[in-house]
Amino acid sequence: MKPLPVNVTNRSGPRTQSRHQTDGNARKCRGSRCLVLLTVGLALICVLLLVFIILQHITITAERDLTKSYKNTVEEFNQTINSLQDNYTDLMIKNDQLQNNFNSLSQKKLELESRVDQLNSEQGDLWGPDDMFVSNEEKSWSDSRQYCRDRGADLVIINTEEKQRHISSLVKERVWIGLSDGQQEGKMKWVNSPLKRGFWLKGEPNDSGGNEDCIELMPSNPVLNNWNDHSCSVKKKAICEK
Ligand SMILES: *[C@@H]1O[C@H](CO)[C@@H](O)[C@H](O)[C@H]1NC(C)=O
Ligand SMILES: *[C@@H]1O[C@H](CO)[C@@H](O)[C@H](O)[C@H]1NC(C)=O
Ligand SMILES: *[C@@H]1O[C@H](CO)[C@@H](O)[C@H](O)[C@H]1NC(C)=O
Ligand SMILES: [Ca+2]
Ligand SMILES: [Ca+2]
Repeated sequence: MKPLPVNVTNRSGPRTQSRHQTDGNARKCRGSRCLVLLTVGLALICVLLLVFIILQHITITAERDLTKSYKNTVEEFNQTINSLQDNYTDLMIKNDQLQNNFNSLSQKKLELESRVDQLNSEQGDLWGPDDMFVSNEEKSWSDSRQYCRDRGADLVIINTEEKQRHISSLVKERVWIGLSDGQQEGKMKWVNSPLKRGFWLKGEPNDSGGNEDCIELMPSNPVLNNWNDHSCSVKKKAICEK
């Protein structure tokens, strides 16, 4: 089955010898017919090579595209992360700003509170060293007394002419004072001591309707005659004293 080496060497040269051997067509290879066969074989190889190269090119291009799209994805991802980071930074800045606003508002609140305290103590100064103050809510006599007590005080006791003048000059409206005859009709008592001297309005106390046991000071009347007994449930401001 082996081809004749002499023939092959003469016609095709040593390079194609092995190809002819593998084809197994060497016995048919004679003259121009053999040349055609060789040419066809070479052309086939060329075509195969071409196909191989094209396939290789397609593969490489696809890989390059894949790499490119992968890079794009990474880039987009990176951009998203960067944008998130920017947003986070923005949020932190806004958070800081809000915190600062909050702090300055807290500061202002403290300032206003101390200003209110200052004004209150200035108002207290108006009332002199007696630590007296007017309630800022209108209440019945007993609720007014509770109001004073809740603030470490009690309804005011007026046991001197000087104090009567002082209070009468300071209040602008009718106010409860710490005097009543609620325990025993007709027997006026301060919240913690008996009454010695009264500065009654003319004709008072008159226990009108048998129902007037609590005493108010009416500053629109003469300074030494401005007390009246009134119904204890009537609501008005009061003078407290510590
Ligand atoms: C992501 O973006 C940052 C800033 O834009 C850049 O420094 C970094 O190299 C990028 N990383 C990638 C993997 O693209
Ligand atoms: C960042 O915030 C902007 C608006 O301030 C928004 O348009 C963008 O989508 C945000 N980025 C991300 C990744 O959420
Ligand atoms: C008694 O006092 C009340 C006020 O408490 C007054 O309105 C009334 O006129 C007085 N009555 C007399 C008879 O003075
Ligand atoms: Ca009475
Ligand atoms: Ca009366």
